Amino acid sequence: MHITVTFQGTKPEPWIEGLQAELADLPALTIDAWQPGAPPADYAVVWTPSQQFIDEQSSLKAIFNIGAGVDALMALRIPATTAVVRLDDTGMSVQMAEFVTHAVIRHFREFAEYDADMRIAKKWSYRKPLNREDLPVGVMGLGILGERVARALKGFEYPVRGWSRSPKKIDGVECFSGMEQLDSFLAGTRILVCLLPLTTETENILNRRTLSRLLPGAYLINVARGAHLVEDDLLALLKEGHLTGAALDVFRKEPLPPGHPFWDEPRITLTPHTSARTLRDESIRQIAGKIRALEAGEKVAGVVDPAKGY
Ligand code: OXD
Repeated sequence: MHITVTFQGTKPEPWIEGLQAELADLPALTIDAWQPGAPPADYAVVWTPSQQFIDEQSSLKAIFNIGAGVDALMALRIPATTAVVRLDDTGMSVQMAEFVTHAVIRHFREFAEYDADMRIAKKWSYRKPLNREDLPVGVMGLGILGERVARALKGFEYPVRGWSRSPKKIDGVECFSGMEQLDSFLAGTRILVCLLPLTTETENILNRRTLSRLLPGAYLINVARGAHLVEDDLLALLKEGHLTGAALDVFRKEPLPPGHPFWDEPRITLTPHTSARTLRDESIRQIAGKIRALEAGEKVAGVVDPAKGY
């Protein structure tokens, strides 16, 4: 069996070694880092591969994506005979729940303001506690990550709403679905969390029209993809006061370019696409398990539906 690995921005060697160790018992196993012109492989482990890679490796049984989002892969022409397989959680959903819960709590408990009072103004002052009921949190995207986030927020007794493409049921979460229910979902949301997959339908979904529908004084948390957000619309709505702030982990261009207006906007909290990191050892174990299952003719979880794009 031949497994090829191609990543942008990540070293392939530890993945190759890890996969070798997990699959050592397989006969005639070759695992290598892809080079243009390399012989065809059976499986690929990738992050943002090139179209050249896909064109040259046209007989792959499956491509394993080492990140949560498969939008970069969906933008390529991939043969219908090659399955694209997402990581199935592998420790990402707990990180995402931590990250989003932290962002919501930081906003709700006004920790940035306390920090400024204590550190900058050197002032010991109390703020009137806000009422949880006044800050309903709406989670867009109720996949593995979104559902975990919604449940975590529920654990802190925030009113939680969810919106997804197809109807979902989550205990204690008011669920909305489809474009026809998007406005009702937004109209009752004050903290909006975007965890949608990036598809042609969801690109630019966070725009002046949708963000204006949120309750006044809304706060945006985007941990999905930069291309969900029309950046100028966010800046305008902050200026107009309809939005009070945002926590952004993802950007249209990453790394965020020098001179970008977000760097100097104090109401936007910035992090460098770090909300839920790929945990290598868990991911390697999962990919190796899925390769064994596919070789045994079994079905595996996380196969992407190209028609949906996730
Ligand atoms: C992603 C990731 O898909 O970081 O964004 O895993």
